Order: sequence, then C-alpha cells, then structure tokens
Amino acid sequence: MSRTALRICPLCEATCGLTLTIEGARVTGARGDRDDVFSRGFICPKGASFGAVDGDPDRLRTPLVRRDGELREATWEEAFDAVVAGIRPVVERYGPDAVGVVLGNPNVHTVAGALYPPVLLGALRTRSLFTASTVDQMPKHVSSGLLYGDANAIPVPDLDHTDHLLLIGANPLESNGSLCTAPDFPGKLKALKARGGTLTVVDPRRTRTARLADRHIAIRPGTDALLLAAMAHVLFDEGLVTLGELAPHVLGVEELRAEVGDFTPEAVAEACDVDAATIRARARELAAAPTAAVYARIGSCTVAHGTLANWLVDVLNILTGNLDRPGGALFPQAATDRTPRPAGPGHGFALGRWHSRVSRHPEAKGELPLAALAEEIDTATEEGEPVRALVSVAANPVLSAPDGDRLDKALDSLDFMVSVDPYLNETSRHAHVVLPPPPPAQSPHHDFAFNTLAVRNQVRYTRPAVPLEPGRMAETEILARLILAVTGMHGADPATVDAMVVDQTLGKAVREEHSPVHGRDPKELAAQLTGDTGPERRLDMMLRLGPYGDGFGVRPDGLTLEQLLAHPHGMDLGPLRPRLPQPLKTRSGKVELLPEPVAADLPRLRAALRERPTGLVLVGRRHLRSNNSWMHNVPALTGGSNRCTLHIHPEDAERLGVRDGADVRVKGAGGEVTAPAEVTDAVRPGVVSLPHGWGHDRPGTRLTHAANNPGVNVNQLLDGSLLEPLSGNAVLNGIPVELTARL
Ligand SMILES: Nc1nc2c(c(=O)[nH]1)N[C@H]1C(S)=C(S)[C@@H](COP(=O)(O)OP(=O)(O)OC[C@H]3O[C@@H](n4cnc5c(=O)[nH]c(N)nc54)[C@H](O)[C@@H]3O)O[C@H]1N2
Ligand SMILES: Nc1nc2c(c(=O)[nH]1)N[C@H]1C(S)=C(S)[C@@H](COP(=O)(O)OP(=O)(O)OC[C@H]3O[C@@H](n4cnc5c(=O)[nH]c(N)nc54)[C@H](O)[C@@H]3O)O[C@H]1N2
Ligand code: SF4
Ligand SMILES: [Mo]
Repeated sequence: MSRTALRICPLCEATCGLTLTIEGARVTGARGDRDDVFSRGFICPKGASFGAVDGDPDRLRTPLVRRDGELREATWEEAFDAVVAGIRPVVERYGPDAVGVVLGNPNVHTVAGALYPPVLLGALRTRSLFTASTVDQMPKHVSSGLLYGDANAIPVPDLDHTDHLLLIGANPLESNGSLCTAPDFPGKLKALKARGGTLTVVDPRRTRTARLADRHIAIRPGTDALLLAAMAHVLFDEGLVTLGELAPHVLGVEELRAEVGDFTPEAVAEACDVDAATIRARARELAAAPTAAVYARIGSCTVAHGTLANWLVDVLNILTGNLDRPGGALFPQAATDRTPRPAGPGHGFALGRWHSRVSRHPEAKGELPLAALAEEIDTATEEGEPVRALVSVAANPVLSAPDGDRLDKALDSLDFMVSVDPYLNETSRHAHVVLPPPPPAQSPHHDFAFNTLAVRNQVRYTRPAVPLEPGRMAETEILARLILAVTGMHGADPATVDAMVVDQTLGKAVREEHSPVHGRDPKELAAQLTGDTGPERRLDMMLRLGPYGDGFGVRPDGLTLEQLLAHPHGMDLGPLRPRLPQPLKTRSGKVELLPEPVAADLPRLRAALRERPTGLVLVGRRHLRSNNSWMHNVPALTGGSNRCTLHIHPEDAERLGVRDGADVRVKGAGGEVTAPAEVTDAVRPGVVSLPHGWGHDRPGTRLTHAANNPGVNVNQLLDGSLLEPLSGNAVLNGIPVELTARL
C-alpha cells in the first residue's frame, strides 16, 4: 500500500514543494506539488530523485565511534559519551578557541541547522568558527553589512515583475538560483522575455542561462567589479542617475561620483575584454528600463574583488532607483523574521572585530575563512592555541575548500573531531565520532534562511513525511545533545535546550517596546506555545513574534504554527514590497553608499585596471543533477553530462595539443589534477572550467557509487592563500593554471 506525503525539497535553494509517494518507510516517487503556494508544481531532476537521495544505502544508520583507530558502529549513548570525553578536556585545558566549529552548506537546508548552531556557538564561546559561506557568498554579506548595516539584508531581484535583468556570474538554469529563492527560475526568465523584458548575462562561459539571454557578455573572469564600476561611471557621466524615492534614504552619492571618475568604459575595456561601447550601451539600457534589477552570484563572489563587485551590484540598483521598488531588487520579509523595529539609526556593521590566529584574516559576521582552517590546525604561533578539536556539522571542507590534501593531514592530527553527517566521506572519515542525521523524509522542513531571500513572501512547513526509523535520532535532537555534551551538561534532557532558548527569546521580547508582547509575562507566553517537539515550539514562537504573527493573541488573525499546519501547501504572503527605511541598521540610519572599507579597497581595484592574465585561468561550473560534493553517490544523478571534465575552448586546445576526451594535467599553486578534456566553445578562450565537489578516491570512505567514478578535486589547485581581503572569501574563480596534454 502506498501513500503520499508533502515535503519541501531541501536539495537546493529553490525550495520546491514535493508530493512524495511512500511505501512503508521508503520514498518511491516524487513529483511537484501543484498546490504548493510558491512552487506550483515545479520540480527538477534532483527533486524527482528525492527517493534515491533519501534511500541511498550508503547513508549511515548508526553513530560511529573510533576505537583502536577504526570507526565502528556504536549506540547513541556511547557516541555522546565519546564526544564528552573528547571535547571537554580540550576546552578545559586549552580554552574555548581550541575547539573549532565548521558549518557546511546543508545547515541552511535543515531545521536543525537553522536552530541549533547559534546555540552551540553561544555555549562553546569559541571564535574558531569556519563556514561554507566563506567559500561562497561572504562578499554579499559584507557588502550588505556595510551598505545597510545588516549583513543579512540582501535585496533580491523581483523576477516576476522586472523589465530588465542583468545577471552576473550565476547560472540558474543549472543551479536553480542562489541568494534568490525562486522555484522554476528558468520559467521565470522565460516569462520575463515573454512579457517583453530583456535578459543580459555576464559569464565567461556560454551557459544554458546565457543561451536564453538577449545578450551575453563573455567577460574575463575576475573583472566584474571593473565592468560594474564603469557602468556606474556612465550613469554619472551621462546624467542617468535617478534615485527617485530612494533619495532621502541614501548618503554619499557625490562622494561615489568622484570615486568612479576614473573607471571609464575605455579604461576597463581591455582588462574585462569587453568593448567600451558595449559597456555604455548596457549602462544606458539599465537606466532606461522602466524597472530593472542587477543580480550577481558565485562568479561575482569567489573572486579577488568579490566585495566590491557585490557592492557595485547594489550601487547600480540604487543609482537607477531600482532598489526597494517593485520590478527592482527588494528586501523580502519572512514570517520568522524578528519583529520589525521602528526605522532609525542602528549599531552598524563591524568587520574584523577579531582575526584568525595564523594569517590574521579578519572575521566577518563572526566567521573565519574556511580556507584558513588547515593552517589554524597545523600551525603553532605565539598568539594562542591551535585548533585541537573540531565539531563539523554538514560540511565537507576536504573537497569544498582549498588544498584538501593539507586539510586531510591537519584533520588527522586533531585530538578530537566529531562530524554530524549522513555519510562517511572525505571529511567525516577523519572524525572520532560520526553522528548521522536521518534522511530528509524523516525530518521536518521549514526554510528559515531561504524565506528571507525568496522572490515572493510565503511560509511553508512540512512535518516528517516518514516517522523516524527505530534507532534513528532527529537531527534537532542530535544537535541539542551535542550542545549539552560540549558544555558539560551531558545527560540532561535535550528539551532543556529549546526551553532555554524560548525563555531567553521571550524574556527579551517582553522588554522590547516595539514588540507585540511588550510588558507581558514570558511564562504566560511560553505556556501558549504549541507544537509536538521543542523545535516546533520554537517555530511557533518565531512565527507569533514575527511580522505576520498573532503576537500571542494581540492580532487574532495573525500567524501561528497551528494555522500554518492547517495549510499544508503553505501560505502566500504576497509579492515583495518596498520596506525602506525600516531594514536599515547603519549608524546613520541611511544607506551608506560609500562605506569606508569599500573606499579603502578601491585603490586595489584601480590597480586591477592594468592587470592582464598571462596564461589560462580556471573557473568552476555546476551541473543540474549534482549538488556540491555530496550527490555523486546516487546513480540516478550521475552519468551523462554530469561529469568532472575540463572544458577548454577549441583555440586553446589546438594551441596546447589537447584532444577532446584525452587526459589533461592541470597545475595550480596548490597542486595538480588530471581530468579528461571536453573541447567546447561554450567556454571563452583563455578560460578553462572544472566543476567542484569531486575527488571521491580517498580511502576510508563509504561512497560506493561515487568511488567508481571519483573525478578530481579542483580545489587541490589552490593553496589556500588567495582570499578576498574584506570578506575572507576564498578566490575560487579566475585562478591561474597551466595545462599539459597527456597522450
Ligand atoms: N572550486 C569551488 N569550490 C567550491 C564552490 C565552487 O563553486 N567552486 N562552491 C562553494 C559553495 S557555494 C559551497 S556552499 C561550498 C559547500 O561546502 P560544504 O558545505 O563543505 O560542502 P557540501 O558538498 O555541500 O557538503 C555538505 C556535507 O553535508 C552533508 N549533508 C547532507 N545532508 C545533510 C543533512 O541533512 N544534515 C547534515 N548534518 N549533513 C548533511 C553531506 O554529506 C556533506 O558531507 O562549497 C564551495 N566550494
Ligand atoms: N545543480 C546544482 N545546483 C546548485 C549547486 C550545485 O552544486 N549544483 N550548488 C548550490 C549552491 S551551494 C550555490 S551557492 C548555488 C550557486 O549558484 P550559481 O551562482 O548560479 O552557481 P553556478 O552555476 O556555479 O554559476 C556561476 C557562474 O559564474 C561563472 N563565473 C565564473 N567566474 C566568473 C567571473 O569572474 N565573472 C562572471 N561574471 N562569471 C563567472 C561561471 O562560469 C558559472 O556559470 O547553486 C546551488 N545550486
Ligand atoms: S529545483 Fe531545487 S528545490 Fe526544486 S526540486 Fe530541484 S533540487 Fe529540489
Ligand atoms: Mo553555496
């Protein structure tokens, strides 16, 4: 007998609603939920393979504990005992910073990852936090922090309404979108064109997205900041700056005009390899469009001028009056956002409040560069203790960060490491304890992070589609128990963690004048919370305190968990709406258009006007049926075009004697790898491309299918020293490489 159940897809940022077919505890099918208020039935090949991802036989079923050098199956009790025995001595002997925490990408795709890591960090009081954000989008956070005073205030393009989209360094037809949550991104781009809008794509590769575009600018990697600065220059130069309703909220326009004065289209043309006339035309077009949005992703972030490029994206939206207006780029308002406080000056955004110990990289958002993790473990300094114990949650830095070989050795040298991960993979194989979360069908889902980045305000929650199998532990409970274990409260009821958070949050809310619960008794409020589990009660609390919430009875029609549960396909909360000045938290209470750290970095960009690569540079790429490093073990998602090959332009191939299908040795600062060549003019001359997340040939893993076709780890070409200075983000794109054809 089969049944169906709803489940929001956690496999990428699009957050599609799925209808799963379930037989017993097994997911045997997945289709798009046509009644989902947001995704309306859209599904991609990954979502369609949900059952195969969920039911992968290599997923760990029980905790593993290292005994006599070997990882062996253990009970949960033994595993948490081992965590206490491994971590407490390190904390007590060397202090909290000797315990590192690594948070990987899937944390933004789980309820557990949203609710518990902040508590874990608060409890550990360590500054040694390394995140996947620093090999991804940290430049965007830093730019938002500086412009708006809030690193999480990220405007998203109003895809459904814009007349003109300038899309930079993103390939949503493969990635399904990022920092812009939009189920059926491809359909939205087609709809934009169908309603007469224009799409311009800036990408060194002619991607599937670029092929859909009206115009494709095959820029030289790493030079987007120059291109965008020149576009800003044209807006000033030709009198096209129109702030419109933004004018009262923006500081620094004239100062900015002076700063972009020398970034003329002619001055940047050669560095970008884009002619000046094209740059002028694109700037005029942006200014002339009734509404327009500039949007940039990975290709603009993981580069040497990532923060400036991302800042310039917003600068262009602001100078054309497109920030915070329908059809432009707006700030979403999620149901679990904190109660909006009245507009006015805030605390601002501080960068570099502390630094990494070895290379003195500044923190950003309290996070240190993942690229520096290896040296923070393997290098002693007089500054303080190296990282001696590591808590890794949903992360595979051996493949996702630079120089995995060095990190491999560093992880092996740790006194203790615990991984919360469903797989025994390249990173978790180093752990002393592996705590496996249940597969997604057995977990609840709510998009705490992605609803703040969604192109439409909406709220959805799905309970586990399948009950926990015997012997499984919910990931929320795993993390709650981990918090208790590392803080000396081992053995306490995990519900105390949630109760503590509820107490603190409500205690704070009743003291805030703008809160709907101002002046009330936190205990009376806590007693009103509903939900079957601690995390559900926390969700109920957040919803009720949030911008659409019932304020614990103050707005009887407002949102509660009960109400959300009564809407299994979600609740639509309307299109994105203008919100300024409320989201601003800068000290001035305004948009600070030319923040000091940005101004201080402009000379470095000016110097880049004269830089030209002498040889080939490498960029990454993504495949629709993959996801970073952890989906190569699912046969349904591998094979075909989803392979780890080196794309190279025919001219470069010819010059270097590289034949299609033959192996090529690629050498970078951190090492070399050998991959088969795929000769294609989809990549521009002077640029080669390899995807990341491959290299599944290390011993001691349990990835049976992936090991058959391991691919190579592109990040081995990096030595970890190339970081964008403001954000600490790793430079992964536009890196110099040398090729040798192998016969
Ligand atoms: N060269 C290059 N490198 C890159 C990139 C690039 O474009 N080029 N992209 C970067 C980007 S954008 C990112 S986000 C990072 C990603 O970097 P990571 O987050 O380190 O890598 P992932 O491959 O996403 O691996 C996540 C881990 O989470 C585990 N996992 C999966 N589901 C769950 C779950 O439900 N719970 C838990 N606890 N664990 C789970 C997986 O088994 C895997 O071990 O990689 C970056 N690295
Ligand atoms: N199928 C699939 N979907 C995914 C993922 C995945 O691995 N596979 N990963 C998820 C994650 S964690 C993220 S962060 C998102 C990322 O989502 P996207 O940002 O859309 O990622 P990509 O598809 O890698 O597209 C980046 C593009 O930037 C281009 N590029 C490289 N360097 C430059 C440059 O210097 N300038 C410009 N203008 N372009 C450049 C590359 O050629 C590439 O086409 O995708 C998410 N979705
Ligand atoms: S687009 Fe993303 S969220 Fe939607 S089905 Fe595919 S993987 Fe899942
Ligand atoms: Mo990412």
